Amino acid sequence: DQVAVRRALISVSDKTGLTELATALVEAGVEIVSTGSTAATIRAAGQPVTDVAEVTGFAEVLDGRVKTLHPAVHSGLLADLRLPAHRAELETLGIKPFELVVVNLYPFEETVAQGKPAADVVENIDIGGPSMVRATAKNHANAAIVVSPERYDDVIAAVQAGGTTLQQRRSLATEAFVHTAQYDAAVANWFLDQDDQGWSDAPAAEAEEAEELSFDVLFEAPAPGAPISAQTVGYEVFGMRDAVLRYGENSHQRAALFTEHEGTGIAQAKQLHGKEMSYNNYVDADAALRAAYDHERAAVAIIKHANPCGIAVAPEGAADEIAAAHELAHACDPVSAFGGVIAANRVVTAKMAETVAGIFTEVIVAPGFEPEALAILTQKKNVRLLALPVDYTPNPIELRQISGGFLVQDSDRSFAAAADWTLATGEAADAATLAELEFAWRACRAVKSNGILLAADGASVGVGMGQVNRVDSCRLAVDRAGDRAKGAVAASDAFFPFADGLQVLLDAGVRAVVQPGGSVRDAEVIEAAQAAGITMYFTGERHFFH
Ligand code: 93A
Repeated sequence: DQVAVRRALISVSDKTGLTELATALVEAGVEIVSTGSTAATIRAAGQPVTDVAEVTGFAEVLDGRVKTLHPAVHSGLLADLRLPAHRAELETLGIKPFELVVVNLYPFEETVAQGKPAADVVENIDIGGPSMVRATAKNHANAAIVVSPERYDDVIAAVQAGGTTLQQRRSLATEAFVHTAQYDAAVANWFLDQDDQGWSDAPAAEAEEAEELSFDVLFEAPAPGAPISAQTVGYEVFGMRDAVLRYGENSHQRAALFTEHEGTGIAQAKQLHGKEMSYNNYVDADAALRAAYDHERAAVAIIKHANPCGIAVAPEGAADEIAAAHELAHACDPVSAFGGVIAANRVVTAKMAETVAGIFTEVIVAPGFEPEALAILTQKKNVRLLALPVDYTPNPIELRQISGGFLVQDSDRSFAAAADWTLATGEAADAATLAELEFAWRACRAVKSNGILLAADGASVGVGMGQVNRVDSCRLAVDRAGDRAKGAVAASDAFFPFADGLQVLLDAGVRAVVQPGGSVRDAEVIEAAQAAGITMYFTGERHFFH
């Protein structure tokens, strides 16, 4: 099943590794046929190359829209040389077969990302390239298709060793079809986006075809009546649309976004500016919204790695509420806020935009942006700006995958306000302190457990998150708060199992604490609070968040 390579067709937009490849092929005695700038690059490296026009007897036409779309090329790609009839036909036509085809496509996604005008984007939809890729992949019994410079070394080694193996050609063909499918999915998604803006009148039927295509890229399409699985759940159960993401949590993980047709969440937010949203951007933006939208007053949350490094509500009477909330949220932990994801529960104003423009920020998601804010923020190439659907609503239920199944629960929406708490120690708090405690108690449930949140003046000043014991979370929160711990209030997402964690807060000068209560050692915890003379409330309600 080894196929010796005598003739190769190379047509690449990305010239990475091209001269090395061409040089090695020529040294192995391979004839190279190439298109315009690919041929020029090979020639410039001092290697012989045949222009594709020489093969077709036809110069490139229509500004290069037709270069390789010709029977003299495609017969050489598609002939099944195992069949005597195909061999005889090629002979009669005077067409020579290709045993190796190296193609990478016009940089469509890069052109979109650069914000180029629609006409440029359309011109970068490669037609001839995918045709060659698909033809050769179909004919993998006879030829090898290479779509990525990452395969050049393996291919050179195979050519030098006498030819490509069937196994190698099959694997290259698989990669090729995934590549063209992803490419078409990107094109289809761009058309769908234009659709939203009334740009195109593409019929709905085409849009649906595109959805299935990109779905197939990552997940097997469910067989009719197939049992529910990770592969089928998005498609079958929720009837969602999907988009392929560049990659998942890390670059070696494939990823896709499924969006509910009727959804009104972050998945439906309209991106106004910036690079494509990544998997992690979505996760963080959702966590930021969870935190910001838990407050009725104007609020801002800044998130890193799904945890808040600042949550704040606007002070009473602030002139520009959302800008004031942002300043307070940022002040909580300016070091961590670098490269953060920001959610605001009010329209972003020019004043907030001016401040954020000076801070490296990955994403800002909000119900909207004042035109002036947009003008300021769109100067920043890297920030992604997302406008929420007008009827944005947090999910009523949450879904999490475990091996072999799914867990489903109500979202943590229920909330015990101060009026429902019981005073465990100290004097009943005045209205202002109660409001501080209530803010802390709310903000704390956006923190991954074990969560401790210190607050002052409606803003977090120290957050201890995601620790496996509560005392460490207390230490973290107090460390982050520094001097601001003195006189701050504190919230704990679950009860203190021992007095040690609380003691860390007391030693730092926290003046009031709110926590669920209900530990078997509550007596010890109460004793510590009483000894320090602070006010402590029990909510009777826990807010774990994992
Ligand atoms: O314009 S096309 O859709 N029509 C074609 O016939 C064609 N043939 C190759 N695009 C075509 N290509 C693409 O040109 C290849 O996929 C490759 O990306 C690019 C290489 O052109 P050049 O060698 O001139 O840079």
